[in-house]
Amino acid sequence: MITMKDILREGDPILNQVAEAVELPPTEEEKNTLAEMLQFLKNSQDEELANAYQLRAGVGLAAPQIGISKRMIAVHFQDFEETQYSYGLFNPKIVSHSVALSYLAGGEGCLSVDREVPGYVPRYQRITVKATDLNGEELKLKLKGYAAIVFQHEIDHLNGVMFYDRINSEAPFTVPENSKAIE
Ligand code: SB7
Ligand code: NI
Repeated sequence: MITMKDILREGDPILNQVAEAVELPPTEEEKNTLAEMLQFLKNSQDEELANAYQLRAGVGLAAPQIGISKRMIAVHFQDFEETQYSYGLFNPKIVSHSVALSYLAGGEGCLSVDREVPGYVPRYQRITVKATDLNGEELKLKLKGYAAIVFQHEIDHLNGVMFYDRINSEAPFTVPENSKAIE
């Protein structure tokens, strides 16, 4: 079972590396790891388990965050329209995106960052992601709003990018041009 002690914190060089593509079909070990990552997210959102194991609630997790520099992400959340997103994905790739941007009004956090980093994180408002899921199915997901933000946060981890790398360091609450606030 994955717990907080398995999660790398900022400063670990693995978090700044570009992760390797997973050769398909994935190995049993890679599938098990990804299934464990998804289970961690579910556990972290279960009040009893989160309390028992001191888990910080997370809506996503990328393999580099547990020290595995491979292109695998898990997401588990509902958006504001109550659509459920629950996936373990291999080699997720943004194949197209809007010009328009968005940002979370409350900013972003990260399980690998044990401090509040204030500021707006500019993201694409809409993205299309291609990936292979845990059942080996190729998916093409059209995402907008909050869901698009979560996927971009996770895919950034595969490219060694942290959310605060995208915050305007001189003026963290500058509203990005051509953008819409989420929330
Ligand atoms: C706010 C939080 C997340 C994504 C987008 C906005 C995920 C936080 C958990 N993670 O650190 C996953 O990488
Ligand atoms: Ni993160």
